[in-house]
Amino acid sequence: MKSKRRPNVLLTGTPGVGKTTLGKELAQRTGLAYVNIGELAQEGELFDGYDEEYQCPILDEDRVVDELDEKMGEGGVIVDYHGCDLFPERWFHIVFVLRSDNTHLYNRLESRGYTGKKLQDNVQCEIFQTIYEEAMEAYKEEIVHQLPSNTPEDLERNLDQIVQWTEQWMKDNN
Ligand code: DAT
Repeated sequence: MKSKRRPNVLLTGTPGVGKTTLGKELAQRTGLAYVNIGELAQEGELFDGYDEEYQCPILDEDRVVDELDEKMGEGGVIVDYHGCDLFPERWFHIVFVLRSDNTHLYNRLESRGYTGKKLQDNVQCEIFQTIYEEAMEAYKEEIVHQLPSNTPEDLERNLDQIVQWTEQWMKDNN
């Protein structure tokens, strides 16, 4: 018997909006696999140089895509990354852009140890809705959804909605 078809979900948004928190819990509740692109790159050393300004390694996007392509083809993967135009459009059935208000985001990034330009640039990235616009360019608009991610209540609501969407998708596609 052919195995059940399962959707691929992209969770994206500015660093600190809550992608990892949502993604891990979502994986628990749906049984989908959770892939954190930052961790995947660390483990496989999928980097190509170092960004002095932001003091972080630069992702080797082609190698990340090669590494994941087969798994994505099988379906059932939640991907967590703060960018979205590096992935093939065909990978995702739905894209969620998490959004946080300035003060929430500022406080979260500050407690993560971000300071100065890195802190300001990330908060500005959120204010300018940079990732949302990137997502709207990279994917069909009708599969891109914004989710507020300020409070624990938001987290619960987002979990409920995505779990429901996943169940419906599996009914429709099996
Ligand atoms: P990201 O993966 O987008 O960088 P995260 O999941 O690591 O973000 O979350 C950053 C911090 O914010 C972390 O301390 C958990 C907290 N957080 C995440 N979602 C939240 C929510 N909906 N309400 C309150 N705090 C939240």
